[in-house]
Amino acid sequence: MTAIAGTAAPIKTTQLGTTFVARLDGIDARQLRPGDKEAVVAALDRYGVVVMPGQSLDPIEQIYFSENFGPLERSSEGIPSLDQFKRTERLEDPRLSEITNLTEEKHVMATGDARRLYQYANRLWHTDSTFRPIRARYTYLRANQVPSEGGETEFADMVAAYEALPASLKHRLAGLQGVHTLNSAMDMLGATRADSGGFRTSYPDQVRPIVDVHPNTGRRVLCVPSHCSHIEGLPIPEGRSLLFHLRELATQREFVYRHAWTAGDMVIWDNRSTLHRAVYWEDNNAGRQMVRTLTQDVPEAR
Ligand SMILES: O=C(O)CCC(=O)C(=O)O
Repeated sequence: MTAIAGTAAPIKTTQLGTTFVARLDGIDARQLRPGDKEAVVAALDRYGVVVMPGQSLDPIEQIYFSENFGPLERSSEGIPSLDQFKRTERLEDPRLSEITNLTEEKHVMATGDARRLYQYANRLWHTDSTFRPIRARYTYLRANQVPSEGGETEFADMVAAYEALPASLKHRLAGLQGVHTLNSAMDMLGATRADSGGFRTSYPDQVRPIVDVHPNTGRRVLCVPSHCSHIEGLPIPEGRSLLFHLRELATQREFVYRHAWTAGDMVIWDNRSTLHRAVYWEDNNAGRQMVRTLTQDVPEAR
């Protein structure tokens, strides 16, 4: 356990995973003190994922907290079917997403309810919004209601995963560019609908390096989320099988931390250095409700 100096009460940092993930105690997200934001960013640079338990803030306060770190993404933008749902949701503000299998009346959504398909996409290893022109830098997920079994979130360390690759594979990856689209994950799930554009986006494919450099730390990171459909310049099957191989290597247990949620936990992750996915739970029987905000990865917010 270490204490970060420079704020009124010391912030306690406790590493939770083998190579990454820290719990931060001593910060109230509703009332940041001078130095708190910098401490969160420093912890994200070092640990990739930060767990802040006992944060009793409402969705609007979550927006205020998240806005300290840069402009927020409007999640339904560019996804016509999601935009259509958004208009019927409890949390109408486009800066908020409700990650839930519960209806407005707090009943479990019917099997086949189209809104649930987005939750199933979250069960594939991914990093947020690489299919958008501006990807997400940080995600803030706060739990309101969690099932008694399952429904954890897993994170994988893309710094450690890259470092562990054999030298010959690192050499092969140099300069390769991945092609990202939401459609890749939705096709994998068979999530198609005839109306409202189905689960397609209005964004063109986004091209991003397979091996990137984290701007704050200078460390190399692997970028192989499920939204990465193929590799530019390689035949589709060759690129796709390379991506499957990399994703499998990068998500071996030694690189993975599983977060078991308690209501009130806020978990923040750096999408540039991690992958994540939601773990199975009995979603036809048990409710789970989380509120999510995202900081956009725009240069001026660095
Ligand atoms: O529901 C979860 O545990 C993960 C949510 C997620 O994958 C996301 O918000 O991108």
